[in-house]
Amino acid sequence: MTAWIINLLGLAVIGLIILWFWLSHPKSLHAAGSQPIEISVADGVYTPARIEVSAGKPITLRFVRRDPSPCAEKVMFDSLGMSADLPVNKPTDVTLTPPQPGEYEFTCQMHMYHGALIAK
Ligand SMILES: [Cu+2]
Repeated sequence: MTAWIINLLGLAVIGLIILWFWLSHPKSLHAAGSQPIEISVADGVYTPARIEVSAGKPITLRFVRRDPSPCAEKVMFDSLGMSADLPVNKPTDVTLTPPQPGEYEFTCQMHMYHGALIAK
């Protein structure tokens, strides 16, 4: 009987670990329509950090920087040759068009913040 309970507890723990990893996976967002996509910049993460978009269509990303540290003051799209300054607490729109299907990373200037556009 005791062994049975321990097995059950073990399974519960494994379940919780799987759930935790599943929940902590970077949030992905599918962009639909022409609404700006709001991205929060705080605590070292962009939220959402992965955004699915359509290749060849312009999209607007609205960055809202809540992190006052200089680390977060720029967002750079290296593969698109673009960057923008992000004032604290002032939503900043960045409009761009991913030219073809693929993954387009965006980062802060120190590459500590990481995000990606997934163009399909
Ligand atoms: Cu940084």
